[in-house]
Amino acid sequence: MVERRISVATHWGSYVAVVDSGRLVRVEPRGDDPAPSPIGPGMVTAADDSARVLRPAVRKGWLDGLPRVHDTARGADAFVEVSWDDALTLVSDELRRVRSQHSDSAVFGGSYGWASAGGFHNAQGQLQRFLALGGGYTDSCNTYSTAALEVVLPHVIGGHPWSYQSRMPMWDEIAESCELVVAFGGLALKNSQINSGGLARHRTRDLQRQCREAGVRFVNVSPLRSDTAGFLDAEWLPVVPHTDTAAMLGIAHTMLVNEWHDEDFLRRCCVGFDRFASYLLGELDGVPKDAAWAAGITGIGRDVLCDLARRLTTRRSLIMVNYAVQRADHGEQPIWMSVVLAAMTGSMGRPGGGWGAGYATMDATGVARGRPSVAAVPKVPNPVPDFIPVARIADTLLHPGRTIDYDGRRLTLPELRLIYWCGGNPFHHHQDLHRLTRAWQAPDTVVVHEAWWNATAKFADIVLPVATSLERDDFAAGFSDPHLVAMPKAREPAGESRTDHDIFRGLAARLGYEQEFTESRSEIEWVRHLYEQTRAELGVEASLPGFDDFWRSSTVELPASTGPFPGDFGALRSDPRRFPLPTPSGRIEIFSEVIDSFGYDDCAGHPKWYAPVEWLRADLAGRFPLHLLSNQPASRLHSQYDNGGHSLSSKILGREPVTMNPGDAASRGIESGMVVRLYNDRGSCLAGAVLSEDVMPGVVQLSTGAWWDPVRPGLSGTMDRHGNPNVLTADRPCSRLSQGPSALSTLVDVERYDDPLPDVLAFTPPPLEQ
Ligand SMILES: Nc1nc2c(c(=O)[nH]1)N[C@H]1C(S)=C(S)[C@@H](COP(=O)(O)OP(=O)(O)OC[C@H]3O[C@@H](n4cnc5c(=O)[nH]c(N)nc54)[C@H](O)[C@@H]3O)O[C@H]1N2
Ligand SMILES: Nc1nc2c(c(=O)[nH]1)N[C@H]1C(S)=C(S)[C@@H](COP(=O)(O)OP(=O)(O)OC[C@H]3O[C@@H](n4cnc5c(=O)[nH]c(N)nc54)[C@H](O)[C@@H]3O)O[C@H]1N2
Ligand SMILES: [Mo]
Repeated sequence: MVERRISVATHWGSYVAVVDSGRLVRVEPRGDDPAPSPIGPGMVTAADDSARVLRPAVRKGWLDGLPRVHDTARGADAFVEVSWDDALTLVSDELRRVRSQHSDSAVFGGSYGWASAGGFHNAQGQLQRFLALGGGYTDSCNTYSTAALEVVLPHVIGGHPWSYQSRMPMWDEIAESCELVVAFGGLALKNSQINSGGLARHRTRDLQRQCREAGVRFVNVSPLRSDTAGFLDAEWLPVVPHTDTAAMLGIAHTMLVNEWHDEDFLRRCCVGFDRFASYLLGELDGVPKDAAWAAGITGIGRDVLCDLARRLTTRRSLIMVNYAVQRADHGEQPIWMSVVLAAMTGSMGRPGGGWGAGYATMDATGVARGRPSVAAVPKVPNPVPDFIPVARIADTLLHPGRTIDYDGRRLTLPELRLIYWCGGNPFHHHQDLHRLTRAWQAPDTVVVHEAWWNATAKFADIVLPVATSLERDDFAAGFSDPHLVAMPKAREPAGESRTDHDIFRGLAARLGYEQEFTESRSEIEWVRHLYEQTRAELGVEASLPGFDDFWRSSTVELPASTGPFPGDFGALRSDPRRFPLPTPSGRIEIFSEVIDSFGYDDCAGHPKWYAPVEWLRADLAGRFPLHLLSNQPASRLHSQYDNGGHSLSSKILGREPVTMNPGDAASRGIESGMVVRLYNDRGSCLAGAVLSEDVMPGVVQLSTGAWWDPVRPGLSGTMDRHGNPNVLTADRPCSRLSQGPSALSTLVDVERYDDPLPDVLAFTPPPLEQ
């Protein structure tokens, strides 16, 4: 037996795969990664587990034919395994039928999801290229991550929705010049295991430590103490979830009435402060948003808020806001308000200070301003103009033809007849899974490419087994990461799996456009082509080695991105006429005439406090007195490798851990290590109790990503045995502005589960017939 060692790249870092006779033996951290993620080594047991999809499979009821009445069968049915030839014929015939009998827009190709690292085998890129060449598809816009931010920020600071990432201070500048960081939502290192697209080395932990060693003080405004690393010695201000906007308003009010605010910056570089100030002072509604008012909402003491106002204005300070705060009712507000608060401090546009978002949500934000662009699978223009905001998928399936607001426009929800999902897991990521289950019965056909029998595969009609990132040739270039990492195929695809590209090639051949799709290149020729294209575009300064040397050496470094980064706040401060922001006024829009002109009752022309529909001070808290935080899991990326060793080792009696305050547990007779049931009017799930003083009273934390395991699949309302929080969350838009997901605005109660424990069947394939 000869072990081979192969370079691999994942969203959670780069590793060395050790393979023996085609079997994955180990996944080892790389020596040059200072903080490798333990998710990687856990991939080994998942590679060939019993949940792998090994052959194409078609849902029995769907195969049994027309007319396609699904009732509740989708999600509960057995599957019939078929040959690739039959599977590709079924899919291509069905695509042809839906396009001709309905329309191209009846094909949904939004297919949101993180898929895997790698530039060529980008699942969504491959799918959308294939569908666009075939006539087009209905797309989705924005992300589950940051929809509210993506829509509101371009109105407030201008530019591309994600341009803030290169306009905010980097960690090394914070270490050098900043004195006080106030982080709304904290700086959870667990989230810095990840970078979208790949990651050569994990740097955030050491960069944070460098800040602490340089004397920067950190304040963690969050319901969880664990949202900042112990070594940061952060002050913890437990905040009632979704009240950050009120806390910021209370701080801003204190600054204003004490005249501590940066009047000069607000006058020269911002618009609309006067109108906002009048709201702050309560001139119209008679309610001054002072620190006492904010204390009553947030649970943070009045004096603490006043003291923060003083410290923020007397030191070089940085207001940070994470993404979870905007995955909520009125999620636009804390983002907008954080910019306004920063503009008042005196630190905006000064080195290491001001404002930034998403620090430590990936090992990219705050690490580097960007990198030169790297070639990826080429996009083809989509002939279909229809799109939906990404989180409105269930609404679209349930209410085709209905019109909704979105960022000043009116959108008509299209009628979708065929859903094609490739590289995402909607039965992990969407809110209110029981509602999604009902909606999911509407389309004629659901096609899914998956490597494992997760809930999305079980809820499909045609499942095509896909090769994992270890089973194909590619190279990775993570978001902002200045490295290219070679990913030669470590082993052959499991069973009969094929790459997404190869599946689409087969379909394109049947539909008559194989050559346009492949451009006559094989997969390795594509990989070589994209690398050589990148090398040529970077030119001589980069002096990247030729493809063969790169493939052998595994990692090459790209030159640093030098900008320009338009919309810089330092330049704005120095001369707002010469360096305007890309907003209508050229300045920071504390008041946005554009948003105001939309006339929305749930998003006014300046940031405001709107009480969430579900929060601890809502009437509903009388029945469901605990706020559920469904944050990102420490043990995996979303639902990926929930069947891997690292995630499995975190389970309690096979269930996902739920962490709660010992006081809340005691009053319910709950002890550590017990299985408990979380419930509200939308659904219920089991989970394993962990007790910790790091969770503020009234809050429970259950991470996303446990594969959904309904007791009666297909039947809406049935209990989940495993611990997927999305059976509890509400499918409610943040507001008419962004239509973003508001997953974190959820009230529940928790009780002991004393019944006999049902087996977890999340990782068990459906019945398969030959
Ligand atoms: N309640 C709640 N819900 C949330 C969130 C929350 O905070 N709370 N967070 C939201 C956020 S921020 C996000 S980004 C989403 C994440 O939602 P998703 O991105 O949908 O989650 P993943 O688990 O990454 O799903 C990726 C799927 O693609 C498959 N896959 C991997 N590689 C490939 C490939 O090469 N080809 C194909 N065909 N398939 C592949 C994996 O097996 C997996 O099933 O979840 C959202 N949902
Ligand atoms: N390990 C791991 N890392 C990940 C991911 C993963 O799946 N696994 N997913 C990645 C993705 S796609 C994204 S978008 C980012 C998401 O990045 P974030 O959205 O920042 O991450 P979360 O873990 O959802 O939330 C971080 C913390 O915010 C706090 N929080 C929640 N609600 C509130 C609130 O109302 N107010 C305040 N002040 N705090 C609140 C919670 O305590 C929570 O632990 O993470 C990325 N990183
Ligand atoms: Mo995300």
